[in-house]
Amino acid sequence: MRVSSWISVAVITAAAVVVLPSGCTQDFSRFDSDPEQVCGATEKRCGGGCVAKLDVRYGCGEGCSPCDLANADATCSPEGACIVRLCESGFADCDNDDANGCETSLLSARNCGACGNDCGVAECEAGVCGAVTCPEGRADCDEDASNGCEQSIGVTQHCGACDRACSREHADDVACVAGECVPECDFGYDDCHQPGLDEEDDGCETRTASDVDNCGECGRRCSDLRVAARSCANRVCNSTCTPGFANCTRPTSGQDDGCETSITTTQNCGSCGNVCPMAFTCSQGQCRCSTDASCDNDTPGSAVCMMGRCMCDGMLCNFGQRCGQDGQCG
Ligand SMILES: [Ca+2]
Ligand SMILES: [Ca+2]
Ligand SMILES: [Ca+2]
Ligand SMILES: [Ca+2]
Repeated sequence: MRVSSWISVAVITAAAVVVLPSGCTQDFSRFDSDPEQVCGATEKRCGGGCVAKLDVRYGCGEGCSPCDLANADATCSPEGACIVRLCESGFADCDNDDANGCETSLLSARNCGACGNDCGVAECEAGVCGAVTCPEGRADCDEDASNGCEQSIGVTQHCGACDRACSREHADDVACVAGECVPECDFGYDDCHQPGLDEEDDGCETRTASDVDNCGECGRRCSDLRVAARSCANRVCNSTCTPGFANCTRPTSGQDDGCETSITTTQNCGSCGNVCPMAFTCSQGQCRCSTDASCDNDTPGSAVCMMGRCMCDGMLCNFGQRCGQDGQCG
């Protein structure tokens, strides 16, 4: 019985050894550094256990070093290479070479915000090409920073600004001088208005021959003084007047004087320069005699004043006439 008793214990012990592995399966052995452990077809041994072959934490092919791509979040290609999955903000894989990761900074002037976006002479500001700063007389007209300030803006087609061509409106010729259009105007026209750099040029836009606000020259305004209607002709203000006044002096330069002359005086009676004889009065636009004596200009016959007009030997004169030494109206 003693012997059978030993056998019985041995059988029980042997049974326990067989049972234990079958209950714990492979998971247990993963964390047990069992050199004999065989990993699956898609696995490899790293750090004493089995890991997926395509796991960036252990590299993507043979070996166990993690993927390490510059400025990039990596993933594994089906072929087992570490490749760029996503670039870090501010970087890009411009050369399409996964091995060097996202090698290009997008804050650089040659790759500003995107691969190949060349700012030329401009600065790259937070991934955007800044405005091109051009020297005087030149501009970045094609908005291509890479060729810089390619256009001269001192020429008549681009005078002072990219899209600003000098107008030949009423002009024989035109020049661009220091960014300003300078036309040679046709006779009767002038360049009184110079539009801003963002406006279309208008050449010799003003007809100074007949413009009441630019009569004879730019800015020379026909006066309103006692004027019924302003008018400019042949570069002179010839405005019509309110009653009792006339436009006797017509300056061709300097300030206009409007209807400067009263025509109710004996110096300008009814019209410019109509001077009344001595002792005549000016009334209702006519020089009128006042007494018989005012009609007598050493006349041999009779000289009388009748209703403002002289009568010489019975002959009625025009307003403003006297009886002369020949006895006639004159
Ligand atoms: Ca790259
Ligand atoms: Ca340009
Ligand atoms: Ca003009
Ligand atoms: Ca005048």
